Amino acid sequence: MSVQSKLPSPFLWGYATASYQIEGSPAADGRLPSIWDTFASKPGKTLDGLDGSHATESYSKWKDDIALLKQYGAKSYRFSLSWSRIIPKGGRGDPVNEAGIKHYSDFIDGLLEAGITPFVTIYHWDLPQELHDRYGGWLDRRIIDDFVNYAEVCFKAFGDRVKHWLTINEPWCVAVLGYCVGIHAPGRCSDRNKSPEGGDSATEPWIVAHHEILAHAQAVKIYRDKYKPAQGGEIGITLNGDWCMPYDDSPENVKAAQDALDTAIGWFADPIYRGFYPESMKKMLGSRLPTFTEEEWALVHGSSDFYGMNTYTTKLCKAGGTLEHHGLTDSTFTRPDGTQLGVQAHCSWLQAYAPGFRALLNYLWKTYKKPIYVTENGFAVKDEGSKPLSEAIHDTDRVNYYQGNLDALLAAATEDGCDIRSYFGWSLLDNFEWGDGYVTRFGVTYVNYETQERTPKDSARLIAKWFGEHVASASA
Ligand code: PNW
Repeated sequence: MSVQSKLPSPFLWGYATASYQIEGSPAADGRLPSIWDTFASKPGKTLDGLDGSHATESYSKWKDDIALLKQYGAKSYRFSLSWSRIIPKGGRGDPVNEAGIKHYSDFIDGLLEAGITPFVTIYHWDLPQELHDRYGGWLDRRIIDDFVNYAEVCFKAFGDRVKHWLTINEPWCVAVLGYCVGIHAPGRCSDRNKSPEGGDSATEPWIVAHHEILAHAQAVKIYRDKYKPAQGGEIGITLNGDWCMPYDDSPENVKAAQDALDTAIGWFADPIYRGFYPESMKKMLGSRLPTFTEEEWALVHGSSDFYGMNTYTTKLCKAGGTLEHHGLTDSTFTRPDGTQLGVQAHCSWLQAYAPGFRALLNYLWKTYKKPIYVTENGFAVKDEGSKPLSEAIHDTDRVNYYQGNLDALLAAATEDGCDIRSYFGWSLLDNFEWGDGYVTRFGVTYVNYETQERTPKDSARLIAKWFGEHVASASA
């Protein structure tokens, strides 16, 4: 294979996780609860009634996680920091917890000793509960200064060794799942049966997103002004977003696909990379879409060094939906001729469709013109959790998903000219899948939650082999 048909070196490939999904040890070394401890412990909020108290016990078993990454040949590891371990009460006037800092510092040293590049998410959904109680968390502007203070503590403590930062993971999910649909912490929505404490699905998600964008942008400014000159790293945000194809070629469904992309991705990416909100969102929301001042626009526009891309699937979009967070569109996996778009995962929202992955890479590269870091991509095999270990580790549907998407990524990079610099599979190991509890498994490693035994699945071998064959050698 010629050099041109390979990914450039160094290519950061590896796996991603998030603190609340893997760490367990909720009270260790001074940690206080996050909104996810509170939310998941309420009856009916997770499918199996379980929370993250144990998860994969990665807070105590972190050396095992590094050994696993090393065994798989991973070049990089994307993980998140728990705000509640670093500043247990969360606020800028609250004490910093040295034991929490030491934990992550040791972990980062361990990764570097193993030759693995740390790729750090500052916020992956586990807001300190105290900040929610104090002023409503992301609903209040005070969150901006508290987030920036927390980010700065992280830059100071770890920035000598961490050169890849992500501010916020999937702000769409925080705003929509947490404050509109109410299926993620803090569980707010207009339905008082689901959210007795309050909530307004028509206004809160747009306010939360506004504060997320400002908190992200302000943290990036502080990093660039105060830390980057000496530390020399890069920083950005990572957005979820799946490819949206028109259900058929009718003009209203072609428009629906673009409206869906505008709300899934453009809501955040247009302000950050282009300096404006999508027209379709302005029209849909009117005065409910908070506006930025001129000064804020200057802060927001250009506030990400790269495009951080989390993606899982492709949707067929139709006009006429009623949900604003889907841009008033409907979506399906069933084509007009009745066939399915791809192989169905355990979760209803995911089917495998590699051509959509390639199309999305092209769309993002052309629209936002920034190097792309694929920060999450993965698959949950149907009924994997109810299979015996001997069957579960032969995860053929996941193997095919990764094979298809990695080949699509290579084609996007080498044939289409997209600048792609990383690929992180979600996830290193089965873990706490938020509202699904432990029922849905996304790992390339099987976890037995009784014994915490880890067993590689076939997909872990496929990915190692694929990158072994498709990255140019360092000297080339
Ligand atoms: C991402 N959706 O979340 C998260 O970043 C991970 O923490 C999570 O475990 C992973 O994907 C798998 O779910 C999403 O419904 C959750 O479209 C749901 C959706 C998208 C992303």
